Amino acid sequence: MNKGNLELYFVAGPQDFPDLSLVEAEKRMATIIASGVTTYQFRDKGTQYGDAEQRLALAKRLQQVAQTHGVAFVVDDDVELALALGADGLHVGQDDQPVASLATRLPADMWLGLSASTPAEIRAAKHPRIDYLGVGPVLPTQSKRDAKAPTGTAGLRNLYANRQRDLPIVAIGGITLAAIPAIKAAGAAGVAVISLLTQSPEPSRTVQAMKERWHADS
Ligand code: TZP
Ligand code: MG
Repeated sequence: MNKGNLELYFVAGPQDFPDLSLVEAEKRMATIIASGVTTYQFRDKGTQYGDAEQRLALAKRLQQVAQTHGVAFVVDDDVELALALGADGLHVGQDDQPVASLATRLPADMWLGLSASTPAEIRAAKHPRIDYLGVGPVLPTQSKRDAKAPTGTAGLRNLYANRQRDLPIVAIGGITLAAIPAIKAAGAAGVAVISLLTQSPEPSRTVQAMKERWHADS
């Protein structure tokens, strides 16, 4: 897995555009995917569909946009969807299918990301099939209702120090432009954002600003 692909990781689904129709939400997601991010995660809570076909078709179109722009396409939670689409990756949480059972189902080249937010979860994340960890929320977030308490950047540094096998960490939760340098300094291989991009009036400018912050010291 190319660690660089985690740098600017955009996460979204229709639920992140509560004021928009499904068609408008798709347009916004496609625009953001095409704005210079390195990875896109289709994180769809499935609340806005009439049927599964519609959901599959939406995911396929967004995957196509990602492919056109050289952006890695990751599916959140839904292993069947990731397999059906031949996604670049699958991301799962602590309460989703266990990594050991996923390991027997996923093709060898499909990345597997696991969410972790406590020292115990970080230490337990040793399965050889795991490619990266999504860690957070680092800062308070409005985008996930059942999010745990924020770790802060000091907490992120501590989690990073406890990770197994030098696994790359993507920081998520409440990430702002101003927070990016401290998150990078805490060891993260990238930042994953929802609202910073879904609520940006000009996503390509925001992506540019994120890149500048990320590379400010290099
Ligand atoms: N997991 C932990 S925090 C979070 C997820 C999916 C939401 C991140 O959204 P935002 O808007 O970037 O805080
Ligand atoms: Mg999940």
